[in-house]
Amino acid sequence: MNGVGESSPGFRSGYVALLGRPNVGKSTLVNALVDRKVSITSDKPQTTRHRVTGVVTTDDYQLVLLDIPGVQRPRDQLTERMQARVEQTLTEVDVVLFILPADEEPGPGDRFIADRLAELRTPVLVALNKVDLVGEGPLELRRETLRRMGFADGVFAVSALEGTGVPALRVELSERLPEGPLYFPRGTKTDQPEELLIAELIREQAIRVTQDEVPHSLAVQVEEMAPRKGGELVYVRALIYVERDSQRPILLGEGGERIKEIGSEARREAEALLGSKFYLDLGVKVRKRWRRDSSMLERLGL
Ligand SMILES: Nc1nc2c(ncn2[C@@H]2O[C@H](COP(=O)(O)OP(=O)(O)OP(=O)(O)O)[C@@H](O)[C@H]2O)c(=O)[nH]1
Ligand SMILES: [Mg+2]
Repeated sequence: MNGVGESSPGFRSGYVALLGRPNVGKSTLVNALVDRKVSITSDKPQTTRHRVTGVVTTDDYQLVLLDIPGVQRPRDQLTERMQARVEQTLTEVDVVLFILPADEEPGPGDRFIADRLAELRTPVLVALNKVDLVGEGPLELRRETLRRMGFADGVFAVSALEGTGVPALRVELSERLPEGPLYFPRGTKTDQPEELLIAELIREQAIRVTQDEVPHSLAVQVEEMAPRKGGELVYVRALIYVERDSQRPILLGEGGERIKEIGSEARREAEALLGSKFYLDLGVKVRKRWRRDSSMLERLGL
């Protein structure tokens, strides 16, 4: 069985949403489960804005993982749309993977999510992530708190960063899937178009080199992507949007040093992931209050 839509007896397939507060490691975990970078990550909250699909296919199952924004209180049109996407995703999946950080006691944000999950009929597995940061004692405390929150079974201690517990979680998730068809061709790891992946890799690097409010003010759009030099090279022109005039020089850096670094790191990653040679032509543009501008959000696919 190789064709999309085909099914065979015993083959399981389905969709899993990764749900949790911002910064708990959802995207890192999707990448670990897929064993390829499909979604960008950062140490600043609210990194994921789109819904990113990661696909794992074996002879026995196809696991479609949906990486989504972290659950948070909406503050502007951007975050409103992000939360609407989270809500919509929850109603569409076969399993929810609820992720909490092992190095913190569950807080109000986690309880809010737990209450929302209690209203759904969808099966839930729990991942206590970042176990590399804690010892056995705190881990047992977290398990105890989770038991009191109603999650006694299906709690997995993992480290998305180091890979601990990831294979066991992958198997466990696959066992919760219903019998079903192949949704994506074998070999597919994500449905994200190359253009969007490149924009995200640029945004990841821009987030990495900036701080405070700047990461939240960033958006990246690929304006042009075309083969050059008889197909040897792919030329990409992309714009990094910021919200304030004062943020532009921060992105550029002294003598353009910072934008150069963003470009070369993003290019290196894009080449490793996509197997083509790229030329990245980056610009920085100010677009005031774009997070509240619906036409701009539409253009960014948000
Ligand atoms: N030590 C440790 N750090 C981790 C682990 N998993 C993720 N992280 C770090 O946690 C931070 C957040 O990771 P992300 O995967 O971007 O988190 P997220 O939940 O997708 O965040 P949002 O997209 O903002 O909701 C990054 O700095 C990761 O490197 C882990 O298992 N151990
Ligand atoms: Mg994320």
